[in-house]
Amino acid sequence: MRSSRTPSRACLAALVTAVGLFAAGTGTAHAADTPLRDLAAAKGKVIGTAVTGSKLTGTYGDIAGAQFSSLTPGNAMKWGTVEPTQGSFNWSEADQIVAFAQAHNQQVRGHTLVWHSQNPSWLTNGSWTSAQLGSLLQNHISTEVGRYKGKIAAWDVVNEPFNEDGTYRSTLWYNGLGSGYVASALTWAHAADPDAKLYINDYNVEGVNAKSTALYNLVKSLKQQGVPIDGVGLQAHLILGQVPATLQQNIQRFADLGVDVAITELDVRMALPADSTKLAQQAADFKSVVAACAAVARCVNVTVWGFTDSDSWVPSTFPGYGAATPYDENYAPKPAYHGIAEALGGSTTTPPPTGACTAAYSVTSQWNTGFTGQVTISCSGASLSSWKANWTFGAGQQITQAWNATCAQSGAAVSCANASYNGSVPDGGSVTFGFNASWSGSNPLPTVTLG
Ligand code: 9MR
Repeated sequence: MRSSRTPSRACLAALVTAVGLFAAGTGTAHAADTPLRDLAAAKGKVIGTAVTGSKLTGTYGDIAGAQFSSLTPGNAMKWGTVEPTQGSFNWSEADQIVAFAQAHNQQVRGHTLVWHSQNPSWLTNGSWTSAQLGSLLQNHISTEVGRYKGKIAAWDVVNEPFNEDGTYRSTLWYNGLGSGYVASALTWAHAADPDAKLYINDYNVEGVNAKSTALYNLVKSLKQQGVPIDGVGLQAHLILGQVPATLQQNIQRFADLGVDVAITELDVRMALPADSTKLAQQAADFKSVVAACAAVARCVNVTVWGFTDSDSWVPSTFPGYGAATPYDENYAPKPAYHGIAEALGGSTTTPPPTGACTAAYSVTSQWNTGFTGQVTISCSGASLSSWKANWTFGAGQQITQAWNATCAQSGAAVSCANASYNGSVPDGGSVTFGFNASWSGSNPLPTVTLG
């Protein structure tokens, strides 16, 4: 063999190991973490989540019960759910959530009594006089609030009454009853449960703007008239990197009016796919929202709108967006979870992964114009269900063929994804794929990362 065709021993044996992706997802947060509800309690705050009743078992139920001190039924208490046919009621999911909360020493935020959306069709399709509409609404509020009297810490009595410019939204209620429907609804709710805190809840009112100022002026005027109003809910359906700079100032101005404030529906959506940069920004966003609430004594509750990405309204409403909650779809806590914990005084470091999967690159043979390489992905204390091995060639090498993976090269950047049959790498196991490539001049070994 001519020496030019003979790979050196060193080259053949060379291995570059790059620490790749951690994959230590377990169902719950790191064992040493203090539950969010305990961190919140130490700061005099309540931390909540919206829930779906049918999911409150298994890991979902374990996390909902262990981490949160308040539950909001995501849909179970809306008029369309509880009275799908006039006079015929379905309280099953609402009852289930209230019972779960009581069993786990949690508050319940009732959501929501007066809204323009998710109403039963018999109501929205009916043609009602103003008097009929008023008595339908009074009856609905008395029935629902009365049923759960003493069991609901706070009600979102009126949901989303304003347009973005601060004018009243044109709804069944506003059009039929005038702006006085807000005061009437609060008064009827108070009569049915004098101990429940009564809120007006809206979105895009987190910062100081025209809409939040309209809400501010309404609350001020209701207070002056002696209408029972105890709080405002700032929903906080936010976009990555866009926490309003005036959030804390806005919370404070409501508190200064003499009402409580709750962050009622917090989520932070991002363009998919998520990556580590976006997840770090999301952690910072969750942290700053929770910190703004923690900084104001009358901000009493932060509730996330679903705690897991598998139970979020975002992907179906904003196609291409998601990953908006603090837990991933497999119930592993995301950086956002730790962002919340940090704002509540918890651990300031993300716990290290308990295991790792790594990628090792080697050249198994080399000749004057080409070489054969392989990459072995090994897991220890972690596992993968799919993988991508990425590297950058340093000297113009070009992949010509790959096996046991699908490789794409763009310039010097190579990305190889698992084949349909070898995406799974179990704890303690490994997967190898190979490729042929061209080279000239030199053939330095790249560092492979998993992603
Ligand atoms: O999370 C709720 C989702 O399951 C429903 O499909 C949706 C219908 O509008 O309502 C969602 O919750 C909303 C909440 O009740 C009020 N604020 C906006 C929320 C997201 O749409």
